[in-house]
Amino acid sequence: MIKRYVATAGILIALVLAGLPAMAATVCVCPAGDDQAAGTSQAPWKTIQRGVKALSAGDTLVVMSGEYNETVNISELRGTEEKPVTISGEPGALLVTAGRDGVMIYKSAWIVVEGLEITGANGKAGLRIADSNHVTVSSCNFSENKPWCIKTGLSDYVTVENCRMDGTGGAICIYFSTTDHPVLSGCELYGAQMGLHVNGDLGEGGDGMISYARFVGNTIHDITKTCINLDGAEHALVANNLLYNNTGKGIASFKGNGRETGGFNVFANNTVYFRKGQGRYAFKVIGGGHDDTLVNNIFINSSGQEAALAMEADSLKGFACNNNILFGRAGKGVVGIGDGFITLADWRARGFDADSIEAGPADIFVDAEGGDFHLAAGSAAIDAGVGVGAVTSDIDGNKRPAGAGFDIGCYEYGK
Ligand SMILES: [Ca+2]
Ligand SMILES: [Ca+2]
Repeated sequence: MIKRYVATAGILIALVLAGLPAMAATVCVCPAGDDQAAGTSQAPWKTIQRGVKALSAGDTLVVMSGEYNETVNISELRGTEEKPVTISGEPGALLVTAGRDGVMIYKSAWIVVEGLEITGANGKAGLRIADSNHVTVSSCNFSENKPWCIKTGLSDYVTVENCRMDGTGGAICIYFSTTDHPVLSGCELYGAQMGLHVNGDLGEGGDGMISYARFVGNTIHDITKTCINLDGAEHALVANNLLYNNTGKGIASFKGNGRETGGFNVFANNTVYFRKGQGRYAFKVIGGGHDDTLVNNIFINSSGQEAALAMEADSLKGFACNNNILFGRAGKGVVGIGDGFITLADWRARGFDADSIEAGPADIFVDAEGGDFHLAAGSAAIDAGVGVGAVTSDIDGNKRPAGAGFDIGCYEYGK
């Protein structure tokens, strides 16, 4: 009788276990830990790599505060949409890597990396994502990674949000190569030659185009070449970005290594400010761009070198451009076409910017020289824009529209 009871219970337990998903595990690493330990919060492993080795779908690796000197390889690790694999740094979790990629994510899916500080990837990337999909990088800080803070390749659906990328001394803060559906939002990029570089890189595999990018609410400053560089981008949304104190160019769409200059890109509510003596054009499309929309942007160029917009005649097919604030060097015109400069009136005669405004920084911002690009009371940008379906809030997260209508630039005035 007892024997039969035990057997029945055993079958019941087996049935119950078979019906349950495997328990998601949480494991821990700490610089003072031991890779022979249990990997718990009380007995953590020592290296991030040891923690990664233990992970499968739904698991979380907690990277406890402290300095880790290693290179982390995440290879063929696949979570799912419901059960991603998460690597989560506690405040003060610092990965120092010397001469190699800091974190390499390869042939993996549904991975989240959050809360890490990554530094010292000399000659490589702080974080590299290759042949992977659905990778999210959230609230990470990067510094002293050359040439890139983050580099992707053949990896669709990469989302980078709320990260700080100090690219000082490096080439590019973030380089999306051969990656469709990339997202960059709420990030601060600064110090490198380029802020955000998007490249279809036809020779690297894929179709040579970056499709359906979403670059929203980023702050880009102290960049020496180009802030947002789109080489073969189509169907992108570039909105609510603030670009200031840069010495090169603002936003450019063109064909270099990509298959072609893309089309159907929407540039809305960006604020690009070059003070006198700094920088070149705020926005440029060359080499056959088409069907782009440019609306609600503030493009201030007081450099004296080029106009606010620099367009080529071959890139005006389907170009919709209105409700912007444009400012170029007095007497030089606000729009450059090829090698020439034309006035806003002449530009309007070509069918563009009918409702746009020519106004300088003193008529728009709280304190441009002091770095405050919020709209001043009575600003020419207030309620002078139009609704853009995909842009429902401003760079601060405040709802659009506020007041009587949509504002121009990355900030909405009032609440
Ligand atoms: Ca593509
Ligand atoms: Ca408004």
